[in-house]
Amino acid sequence: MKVSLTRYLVEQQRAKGNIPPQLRLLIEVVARSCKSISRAVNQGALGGVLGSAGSENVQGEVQKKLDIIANEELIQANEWGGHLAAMASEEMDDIHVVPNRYPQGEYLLLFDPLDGSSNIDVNVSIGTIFSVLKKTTPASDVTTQDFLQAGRQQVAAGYCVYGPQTTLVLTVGDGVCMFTLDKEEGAFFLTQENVQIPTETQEFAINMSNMRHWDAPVKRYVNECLAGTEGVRGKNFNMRWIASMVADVHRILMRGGIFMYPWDKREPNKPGKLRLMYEANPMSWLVEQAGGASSNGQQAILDIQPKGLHERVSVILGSKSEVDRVTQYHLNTHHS
Ligand code: AHM
Ligand code: MG
Repeated sequence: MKVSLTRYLVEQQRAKGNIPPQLRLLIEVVARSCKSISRAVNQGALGGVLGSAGSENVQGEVQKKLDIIANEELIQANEWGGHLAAMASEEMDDIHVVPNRYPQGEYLLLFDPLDGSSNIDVNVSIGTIFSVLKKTTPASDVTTQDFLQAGRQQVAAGYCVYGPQTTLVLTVGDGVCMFTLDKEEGAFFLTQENVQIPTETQEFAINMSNMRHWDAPVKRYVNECLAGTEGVRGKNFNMRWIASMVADVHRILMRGGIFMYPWDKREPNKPGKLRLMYEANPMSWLVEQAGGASSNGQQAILDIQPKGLHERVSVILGSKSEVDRVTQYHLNTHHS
């Protein structure tokens, strides 16, 4: 018997009381948006959705048409339901407060509407990443400040990867489960529960072209992997880099591995490339919930107190023993 996303959420709430109706509504609306985005992605050139939109986002990155389509879809689908107070996105400078004509709820939704922008036009897996927080000051108007909560405060997080299959991956803090989109029925069905990342791995993911810019601990770790059976690790490693965080993290959830986008000397004043609040936090929570670990080299990413909506962070996540090793290499190194 196929279990739909709706049925799964209702039954979880009945059994564990961990998905109140407003949160269920939120997750279902996000899933519905992902379904629409999946359709637009699949249409590709036929839908006229490929290519650049000719604009830049707050990070100074060129926006693709699909970045904007996905962002609009998520905002329009989520603003009228009464479950949200405001939204924040990689593609918007400021928060989007639910307009006055709609009731305001207590949840805050953050998203990277289409992660892996450089892969859109070349037909490689991309995805939507989302994170849900709760407003802690119910009486006052919602501001950016309400969003600046550590990743541990998330009440739901997930992503949807648009690849050979469209897969929605979700946590509400009770493990990780996966749902696959049945395109004919137009619904997500449960395909995996209690996802567990293998603790040991022989696979790493990092953009090797940046090697000369890395810090010593990252160089040390990768060099040890490259040395294979002849080096201190005593085993051969394999490398994968899809350049869509969603697709790289999905592989790690399925078969283990380590993913790194560390600080590097190209832009020394930025802590990293990836964004804390709508990329690193949701992915870190999923990975921890699946028995893995996530760190910025100094501390667990989920413990970082954010200072800004678009704050960047160095990311090391995946199989626990490997992440612990890279973190240890960082802690052993004294910066000059
Ligand atoms: P995006 O949100 O603009 O798509 O950027 C984030 C992406 C990640 O998905 C991926 O891990 C990384 O950027 C790839 O970077 P690079 O092109 O340096 O390999
Ligand atoms: Mg992204």
